[in-house]
Amino acid sequence: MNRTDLKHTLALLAALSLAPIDPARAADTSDAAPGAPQGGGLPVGKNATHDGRPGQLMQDPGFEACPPGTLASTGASAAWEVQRTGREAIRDRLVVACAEDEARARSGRRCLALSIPKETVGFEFVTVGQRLQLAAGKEYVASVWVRWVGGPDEPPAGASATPAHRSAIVSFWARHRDNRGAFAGRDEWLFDSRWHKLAFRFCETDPGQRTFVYVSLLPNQKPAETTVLVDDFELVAADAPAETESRSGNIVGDPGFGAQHAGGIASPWRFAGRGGTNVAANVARADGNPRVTLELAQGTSNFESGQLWQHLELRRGVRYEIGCRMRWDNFAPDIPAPIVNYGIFHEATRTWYGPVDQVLERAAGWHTYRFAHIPPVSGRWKLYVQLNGWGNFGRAVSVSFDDLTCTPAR
Ligand SMILES: [Ca+2]
Repeated sequence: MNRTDLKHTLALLAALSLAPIDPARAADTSDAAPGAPQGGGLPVGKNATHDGRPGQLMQDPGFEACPPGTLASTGASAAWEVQRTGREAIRDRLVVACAEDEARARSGRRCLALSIPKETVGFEFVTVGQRLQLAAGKEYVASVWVRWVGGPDEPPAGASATPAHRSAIVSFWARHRDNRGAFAGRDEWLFDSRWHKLAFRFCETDPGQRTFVYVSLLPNQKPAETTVLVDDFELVAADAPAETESRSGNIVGDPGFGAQHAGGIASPWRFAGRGGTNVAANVARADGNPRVTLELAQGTSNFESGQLWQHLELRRGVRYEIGCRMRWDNFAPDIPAPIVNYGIFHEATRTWYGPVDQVLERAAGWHTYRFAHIPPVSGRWKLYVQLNGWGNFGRAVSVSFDDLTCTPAR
């Protein structure tokens, strides 16, 4: 796997492990169709949803112009880009195929089928998407319909994102800078065989480049042969007038951790470990300068994480410049740099924004990591940094943090 593949993979996996274990996500059926269309797909007019809604930016969103059969890798289909990530031996079995079957399609006659075999491991998955040049000052809604073919009719009681429950894991993200920059989106666990509409909103923070909007099918924690159908993959733009932001300067509370003391993280900061107790948050005052250190113990499992965060009130359409100084405390020149999950999360829509997987600079000193965020929704947001077992390869990792900033652009 080349460097670009690896980074992409780590992004997905980091995002996956970042996602809170939230069974409610699976029970949220507000956008779920009552079941697979029986014998004929949804009734659509000749020129209706086959081409998507007016103002919709994806080419061939309903896959009606896609040639039936397996899509070759990148660039082979006029509209859709396919990526197969994993070992050479398994890439041929990471399949994106256009199915011509009205009984399977959600709209029209065709849909895509994404498939991965049982033999996948954590870093193997298949992706389909499009790269689009987007505009500043607009708000975008990405949406796609997905259906896990092998799932039960109804989600099992208490279904959750753990190996104890069968599921199909779909990643739905936009990534700026031609698939190299900051993210917006989330992962979804499917627990039943109904069609589900996934959607998230984002603003273009980085105009003048292309943003890759994509769906990936990831292996479960207990890998199984999995097929997910995809149809009606749309991106809609709307004008998004900015709300008034009267504040100026840094709006992060206790940005330099002056209010923190040994013995526990205090308001406005909070810390929580998930999945275990292998990640600790410590306050240090070396040289009189307080900072918070997150320490991940050696051998921490993929299912554990520890997160330091505070809530911020942000206004829709306003550009915020966000920064944080980080230091790889146990730097060693001969091992891979740690990955810090870093970004801003909207709890109400369960959507992540920002670098998400920040691979630290290969250096012993402090470095400032920055990103821009333009909220598509006003209200409460969670600014966070997090260490995950997943993506840090079982090594002990210590990273210190200081001087978090979130500043409305003037
Ligand atoms: Ca279709």
